[in-house]
Amino acid sequence: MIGTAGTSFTPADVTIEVGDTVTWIDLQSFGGHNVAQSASGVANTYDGSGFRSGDQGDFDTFEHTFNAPGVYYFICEPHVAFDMRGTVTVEGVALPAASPLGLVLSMTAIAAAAILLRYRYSKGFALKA
Ligand SMILES: [Cu+2]
Repeated sequence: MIGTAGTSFTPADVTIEVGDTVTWIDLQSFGGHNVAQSASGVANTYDGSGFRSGDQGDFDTFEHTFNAPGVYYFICEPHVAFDMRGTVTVEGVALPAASPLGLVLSMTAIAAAAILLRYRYSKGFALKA
C-alpha cells in the first residue's frame, strides 16, 4: 500500500510480484491528489493509456493489478510540479493469457486424441472381425 500525503507518495518506490495489486490511499488530501501512469521517471503527464485514478479525497483508495513484469512510473498530476512521483517494479514472469496460440494448441491436442481414439476403435473392431 502506498500512502499519499502532502506532496509525496510513501513509499514512493515499491517492488512487487506479477499479479500483485497495489493500493494507493489518500492519507491527507492536499487539494486533490490522483495517481496516473507516466511514461518515464521524468515525464510530467499521464501516458494516455495506463492506469489512472480520479481525483482523490481523504482516505479514498485506488487499486491497480500488475500482470506483466517491468517498471511502471506514476505521478500525481495536480502535484507533479512538486515532483510527486514514484515507481512500481514488478518482478516475475508474465501471467499466461488466453492466447490464440494456446487455443490452437488445445484444439490440436483434442484432434490428436480423437484420431488416436478412432485408430484404437478401428483396430479393436478389426480384431473382433
Ligand atoms: Cu498530489
